[in-house]
Amino acid sequence: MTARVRASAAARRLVAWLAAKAPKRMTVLTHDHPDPDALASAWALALVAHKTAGTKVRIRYGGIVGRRENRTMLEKLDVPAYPLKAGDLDAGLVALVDTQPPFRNNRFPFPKRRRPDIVIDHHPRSPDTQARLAIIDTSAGATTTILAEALVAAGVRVTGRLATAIVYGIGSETQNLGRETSPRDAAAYTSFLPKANLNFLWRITNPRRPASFFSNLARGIRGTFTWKDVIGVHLRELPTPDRVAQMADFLLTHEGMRWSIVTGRYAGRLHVSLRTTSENTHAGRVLRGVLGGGNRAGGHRMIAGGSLEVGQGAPERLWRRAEEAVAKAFLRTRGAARAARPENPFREA
Ligand SMILES: [Mn+2]
Repeated sequence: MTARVRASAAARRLVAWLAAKAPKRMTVLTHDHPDPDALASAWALALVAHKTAGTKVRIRYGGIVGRRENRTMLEKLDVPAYPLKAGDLDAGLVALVDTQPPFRNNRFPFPKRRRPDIVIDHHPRSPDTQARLAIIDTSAGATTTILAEALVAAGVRVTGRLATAIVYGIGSETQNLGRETSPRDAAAYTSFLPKANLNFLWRITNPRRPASFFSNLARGIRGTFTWKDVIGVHLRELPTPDRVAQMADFLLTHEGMRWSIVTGRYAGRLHVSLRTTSENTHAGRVLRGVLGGGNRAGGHRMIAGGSLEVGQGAPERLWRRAEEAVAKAFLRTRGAARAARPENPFREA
């Protein structure tokens, strides 16, 4: 049986708002280094605005699309998303998806500019988030689910390419409907699945990988540290920051482990991913505590990501100190004493 997507009240509110305002132009901004959930929701919002109000929409992101799965998604599906350029946010409406201005993992000039026109997100609401229209729904496992409901509310037919993006956006965010999933995510996923291109989905999930992926993977295993049910690694310099999330997911598959924490250096910042198998904690809050106020971190119960500034070209000892500080601060939240010595189980003899 296939559950059907329902046009939620929030989705209907979005469609009515767009129809009433009929904006001529809109820029949809995702978070930096956008993931499939961000790309699919931006694309769906662009189509909803174009079909309901004739809006000319462009999709922009800061950072890079580095992870090979995500690059393949952009290329195979022709996702119309491009790097943000100066001035892109100056004309027309601005909508943020899968992020909020205070998260500072996006290029919206917060706090200089306080309020975008639209914010659609499934991360917990920041007290400083303001928008003319804010749809923040933590009960959705993916932002794409909210936008899939908006497509239904607007009565918009989608292409096979967008259906594929929606299925991959929800599937990758929830690890195929396993992690932090609601019946609404399953309904959106299954109702767009018949329209999706399964061959493209297979190519996206099994991409050809560059040599750097394998050297990072080797480092990820040889450099692994464990302490009780925590597993982690410092990946050092990376060609793309999303490799920390990928390695954190991978390390968490180690039996007996309940937490994984991975860091990596990119563009002067130390990127950190935290994962847990435990549903009754909140990885997002834990990571914010570890990184300290003023640093970029966001997340959900079981997954969280963030970064802190170390400085482009900073000396090695500063990077090491930052990596050690993050690992130690996290281990202390798990009850480790200051002098606790993690093990290095896969080091070469
Ligand atoms: Mn998301």
